Amino acid sequence: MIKRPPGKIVRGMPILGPFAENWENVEKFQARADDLLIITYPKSGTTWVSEIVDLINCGGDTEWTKRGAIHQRVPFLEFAVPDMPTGTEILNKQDSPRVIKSHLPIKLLPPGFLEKNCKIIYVARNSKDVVVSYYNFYCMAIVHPEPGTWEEFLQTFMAGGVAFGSWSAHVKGYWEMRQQQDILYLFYEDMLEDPRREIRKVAKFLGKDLSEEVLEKIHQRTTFKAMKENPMTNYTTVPSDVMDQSISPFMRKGVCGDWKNHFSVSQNEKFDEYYQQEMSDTDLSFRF
Ligand code: PPS
Repeated sequence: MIKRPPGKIVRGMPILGPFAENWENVEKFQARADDLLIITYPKSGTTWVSEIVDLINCGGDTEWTKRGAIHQRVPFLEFAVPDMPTGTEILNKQDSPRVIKSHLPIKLLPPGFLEKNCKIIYVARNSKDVVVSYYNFYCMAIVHPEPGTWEEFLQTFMAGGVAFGSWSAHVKGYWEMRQQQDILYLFYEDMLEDPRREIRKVAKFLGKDLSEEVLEKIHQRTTFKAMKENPMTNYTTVPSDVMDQSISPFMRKGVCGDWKNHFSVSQNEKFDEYYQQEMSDTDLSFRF
């Protein structure tokens, strides 16, 4: 794969260059009524919730989750890089019911998902931790354009110029639709605070009963430490020339508030201003 292909704009949204090449197939993707979508702005807890969902679906059978890495068990709809099957190709061939990962903002989601009222689990994370995690991810995963310096990346993020565009439009878009559609809206910070409570919420949304024993098993299996050590969830099965985990591990810190180690005082002031502007028209709020 070409290193750091330039990004593109699709329907007004910045996107990774190779992903743009497959856009027609994303737009005409046929949803099925029993599809379950796991949607997030990047770096908000997608992998964590995907593992929880897969474990709930198989009643906590940890052997069954070894059938593939998390990106194979929960394919990424808009994924497309040269010489690899695209997300749409994989999903079109997959039997129902499918569990699908996507970072698409609600306006760009293939319309069939909303028309068929597919279940959606949306995970949101506070924007300061998101941008720090995203910067580290841009540095280690060469499918992204050059991230520039941390200061430059932060500016680009606030301007909505990183892949998948504006964070605030993303989190607000699904928040506003959560009553009309079958959306479970979760927060990364809540999952850190009380993982068992949030796992129960997910199970209830999926219509599954969890015994205390299975709940505990799923919890133990999805701690940050367990997922960091598990090759099926830590992305170490992806070649190091695609994701260089010596630059930054995929399972990096898994905490709330790491932004304090990265933002300067003046960056924080500017970011608070940006946040005020973007979030003054919503009752959606975050813990930092
Ligand atoms: S991606 O590339 O958009 O799909 O990434 P995503 O999975 O959404 O987000 C990656 C961040 O989630 C953290 N993570 C976890 N935190 C706590 N507990 C568990 N189990 C867990 N699993 C993943 C991961 O470490 C990334 O956050 P940072 O802040 O970079 O550590």
